[in-house]
Amino acid sequence: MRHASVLCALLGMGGLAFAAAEAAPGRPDRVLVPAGPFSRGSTKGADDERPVRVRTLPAFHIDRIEVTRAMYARCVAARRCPALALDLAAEPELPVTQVDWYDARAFCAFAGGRLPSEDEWEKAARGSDGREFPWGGELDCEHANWGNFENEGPCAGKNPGRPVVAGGYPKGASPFGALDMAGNVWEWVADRYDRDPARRVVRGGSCCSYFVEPRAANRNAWHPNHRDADLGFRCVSK
Ligand SMILES: [Ca+2]
Repeated sequence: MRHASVLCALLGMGGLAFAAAEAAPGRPDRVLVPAGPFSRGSTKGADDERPVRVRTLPAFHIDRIEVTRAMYARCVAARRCPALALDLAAEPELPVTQVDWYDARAFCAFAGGRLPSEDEWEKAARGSDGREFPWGGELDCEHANWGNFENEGPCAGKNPGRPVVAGGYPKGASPFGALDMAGNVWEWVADRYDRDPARRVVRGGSCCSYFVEPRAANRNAWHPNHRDADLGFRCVSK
């Protein structure tokens, strides 16, 4: 009620600009990925991760956690993102899912950023020392929400087999402090998949697959209109 009366006062003062600003997201919580080289790709995964090569990127910032339902709801309220077939008010700190690539791109523009490139995403996930996972070299069920599909898989009984609150596995932080770069929900990136340019790349694995280990170099791809219960995204900016 107090909020409504303040808004009315603003509107009464011709404060439409203020009202619009009020609907914008707060300052995004992003971590710095410093400028410099990193090793992209791996010889331990599928053929599309090869060859291993060095890429050098300028500095950028990436969202510390996956975009949540609460964050996305602010974009819908501002009429900058389409509504989803998902109750955004229920469990608002879960990562938003059921977003297609266009929804993700629209949100990132709303939030003062853009979708990461594949290079940016992979560097943010694994740092510069060629590690396979954000935290280092060994995969287990404590560093990432992965490995349980309908109560089957190496983390069945340990991980819940569904997305959890974004940032819920702090032990799995990347060298730059980004969370859930392995697992929880797959993440759209900006790039087309070079082996099938009609599709866009998704990265990082998810809660609910165990046939794909959430290695930082792993690549998957979906048609940009694809939506799924374990597919979300995060954003980057300068
Ligand atoms: Ca993720």
